[in-house]
Amino acid sequence: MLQTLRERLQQPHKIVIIPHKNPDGDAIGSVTALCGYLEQLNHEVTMISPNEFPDFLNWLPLSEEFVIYDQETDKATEKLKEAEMTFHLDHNAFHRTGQMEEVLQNLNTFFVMVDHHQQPDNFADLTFSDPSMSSTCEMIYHLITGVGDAKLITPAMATSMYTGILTDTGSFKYRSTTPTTMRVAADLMDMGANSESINRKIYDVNTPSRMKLLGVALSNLRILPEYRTAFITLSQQELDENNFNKGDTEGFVNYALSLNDVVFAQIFIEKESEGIIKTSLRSKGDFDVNLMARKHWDGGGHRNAAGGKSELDMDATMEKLISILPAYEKELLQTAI
Ligand SMILES: [Mn+2]
Repeated sequence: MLQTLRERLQQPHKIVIIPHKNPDGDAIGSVTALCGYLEQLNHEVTMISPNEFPDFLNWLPLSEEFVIYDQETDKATEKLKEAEMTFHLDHNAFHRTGQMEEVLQNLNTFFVMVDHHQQPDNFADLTFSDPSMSSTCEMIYHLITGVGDAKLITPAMATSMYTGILTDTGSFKYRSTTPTTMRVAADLMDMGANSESINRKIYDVNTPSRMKLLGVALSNLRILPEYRTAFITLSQQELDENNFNKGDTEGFVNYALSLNDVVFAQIFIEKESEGIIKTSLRSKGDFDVNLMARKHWDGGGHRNAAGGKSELDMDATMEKLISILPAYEKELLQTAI
């Protein structure tokens, strides 16, 4: 399969690279790193993000070159229609690109998927899917080095890939962090990724309003010790009162999960403009939130980190959560952490 990809890339092509909607560090990191690589192979590359990405990622190499689909729809659609190949990074289903889904479905092109989420859809001509990988960025590293092009990894590409590995592993803390992940990260440092500077840019992002919003989130924290569960809510009004900026709630759910005997944590964030409540689920050990998100919250993700949504109001959503938990009681109590 690597061989097929290598052969395809021998001649210059018009290529589009796409992350998922609401892209995170791994999505933007993998797309920009792959872009840097493909440009050196003389391809004409366009990066199209379904929507805008949070400010804490806007310093990443090449990030200013993204075409944002929901702001420049005509330009993006034209690039997609011209594309001879599209790369789908850090997602494994068209619907994860939000409103881009329809144009993708009608596209006649060569699709390549590189992703580490579970249960990939079957749309790609080449599918690189490995849920055991820490991140899509780690997969991109293995792809580039696997075709013998390690020498083409620039400091900028190394920075992008290091960022995605760092953010998707929770700073090398999650179980998805393997010895190989650490070796890849070390290699990327050798290739020019500055770990200290990347950490500062990613994590030292508090503003006074974000800090206040975190205070509100923590005061809304509810702990259900009988289910080893904790959850947080944020209403639209609370977001508005604290000058919410995109990305501000990033990581809030981890405070709930950091409680010492909590196995499962969830955050609910009201999005009035979309008429939904967005939710993120996190877990420790073998407790599988991917399955839970798929079954109850119209979403999915990984075993220990998943997302979804609710179309009920906040009170009804809370009632729903509380009604779901008894079915998981045994599993929650038995999870070893
Ligand atoms: Mn990822």
